[in-house]
Amino acid sequence: MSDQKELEKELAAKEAVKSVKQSQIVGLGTGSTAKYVIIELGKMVKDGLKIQCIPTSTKTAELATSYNIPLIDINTVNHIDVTIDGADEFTKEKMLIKGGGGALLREKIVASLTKEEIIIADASKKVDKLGKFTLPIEVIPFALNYVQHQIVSLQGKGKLRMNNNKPFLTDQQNYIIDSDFGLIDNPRVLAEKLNQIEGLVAHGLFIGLAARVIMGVGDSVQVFN
Ligand code: ABF
Repeated sequence: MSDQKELEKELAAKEAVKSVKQSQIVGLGTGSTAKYVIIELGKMVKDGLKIQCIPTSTKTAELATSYNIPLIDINTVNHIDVTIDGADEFTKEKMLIKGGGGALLREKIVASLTKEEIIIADASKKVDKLGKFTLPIEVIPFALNYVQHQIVSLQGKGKLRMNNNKPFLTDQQNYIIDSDFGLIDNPRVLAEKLNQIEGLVAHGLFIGLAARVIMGVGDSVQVFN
């Protein structure tokens, strides 16, 4: 990973954490960009910030715990005040592809509960059209073959994500099919079609969920509201 990219991730994270206020419920994202948020929040908690956090993956939960960030169970809250999370691609309209890290189901649930979903990214994530990054689709193992056929019927090419020669398993013990639909002309339409497929528990198209995207670029940040 280039130093420039890491700088841009860190700049975006530092800008995003300015939105976190005392006593808030905060969603913690997953991935190498969200890692910088956890490091910053760890410092702020050490300096007296009182927040309760909800991690979007076991990996994030472990990292947050290592920084003494207080975690709570998502089923004890009715809303989340602010979430800061990464993305694999984003457009200026704040449409996203997420899930490269395999946390898309919990990320989408947290985002759906969140009042202000802030996405942070380095400049390489900005695209005119979604789809160069293959779309992660989470499926229950029982539905793998069925969903693969549904993806083909939508003109996609799906590939089961593997890890050490075995199917990658999400925190929910589900599979991920990385699906190539080419550049996606209408992500909202594709998302609605995918939402109808039984056994498909989440896809990486996040449409209408991001309140803001903060992109690190050069030695500054650009905000897409
Ligand atoms: C996570 O951030 C995932 O949805 C997405 O795949 C990832 C991007 O990872 P990184 O910040 O490491 O590029 O939220």
